[in-house]
Amino acid sequence: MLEQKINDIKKQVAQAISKIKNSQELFDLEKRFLGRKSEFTDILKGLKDLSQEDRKKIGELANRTKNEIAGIILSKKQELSGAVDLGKEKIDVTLPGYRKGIGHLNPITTVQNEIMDIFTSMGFEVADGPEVETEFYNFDALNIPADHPARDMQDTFWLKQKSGEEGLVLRTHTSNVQIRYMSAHKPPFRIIAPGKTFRHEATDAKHEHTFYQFEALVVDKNISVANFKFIAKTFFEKFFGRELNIRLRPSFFPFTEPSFEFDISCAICGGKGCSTCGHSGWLEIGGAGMVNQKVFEAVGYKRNEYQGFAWGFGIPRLAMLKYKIDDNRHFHSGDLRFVKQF
Ligand code: FA5
Repeated sequence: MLEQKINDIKKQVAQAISKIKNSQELFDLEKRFLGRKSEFTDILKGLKDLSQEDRKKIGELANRTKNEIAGIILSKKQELSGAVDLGKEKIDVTLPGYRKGIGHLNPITTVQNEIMDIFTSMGFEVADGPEVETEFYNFDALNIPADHPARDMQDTFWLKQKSGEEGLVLRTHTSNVQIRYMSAHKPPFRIIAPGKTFRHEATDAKHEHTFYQFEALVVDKNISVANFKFIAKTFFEKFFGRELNIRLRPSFFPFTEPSFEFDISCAICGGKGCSTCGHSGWLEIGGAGMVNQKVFEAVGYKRNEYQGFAWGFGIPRLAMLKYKIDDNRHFHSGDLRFVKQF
């Protein structure tokens, strides 16, 4: 009796399917024969009330038939959607192909890769750190406590936290990697840490809310400002492909002591004076200094056991100088007329 019913349903589907003309009709058919309220579903639900022997026999038939019906419906679906019948398809291999647009790197990435190449060739390791950072790694361990005015130097995006939870920020600089790396390693080492940084700032030709920095950190027993000057000179000469001079000016960062801003002689005019360097002959590059012993203490090193230098500056600035780009907002503008030039 049940077997008969199941076979009848299959026959009805086979007849009905030949009359289907569109996907709505097919949808209705599927609902009618396999839907939740269909006769077929009732049969499947009733299997549990049958004797063990019948349940096995009818169950097998019902499942097989259900799969067959689903198969019939699927091929109709493909037929209606114009799916290609491989048996009938012809390919004309003489037709010209479609040219695929090939993307390429943003100049920021190109410059970042170049920086990594130069530094790894000098024996530096590339280190990494999180972009969402705790207040401790971004500020406290770098000798910038909560009530210190130096926190105002870097306008910060704070992430919402429940009261009592440690503050989270979008890192304002790559200096957090100094702390993360030093907490896990013992000197001597030399690293660079390129990466994305964020500041809650109004944007202009030189400032973005999201930009890239790269940090360099060298720590050993006997590191001095002379080592910094040598590494900086070697790097910039390789990067710009010409001889350059380095100039230091006194500055302040809580995590370095002494601290300085450093300039390079203009990579465009060689120091004679041009529009890029504002006719001064010098280009301002970034901040640097000798690692403050308080920072060493924060990562568990003994005071005065080590010395080191650190610097950090903006990768967009280097890309702008190298490719003569006048506004850092171009980099993330998504304007293909800009990116395609590189
Ligand atoms: C710092 O961020 C320090 N962490 C650098 C440092 C590291 C000093 C290690 C000493 C030792 P500062 O806030 O000056 O410093 O930023 C460094 C560079 O990042 C700037 O010279 C500039 O090139 C770039 N920069 C800063 N803010 C922006 C911004 N909003 N958009 C684009 N570039 C920026």
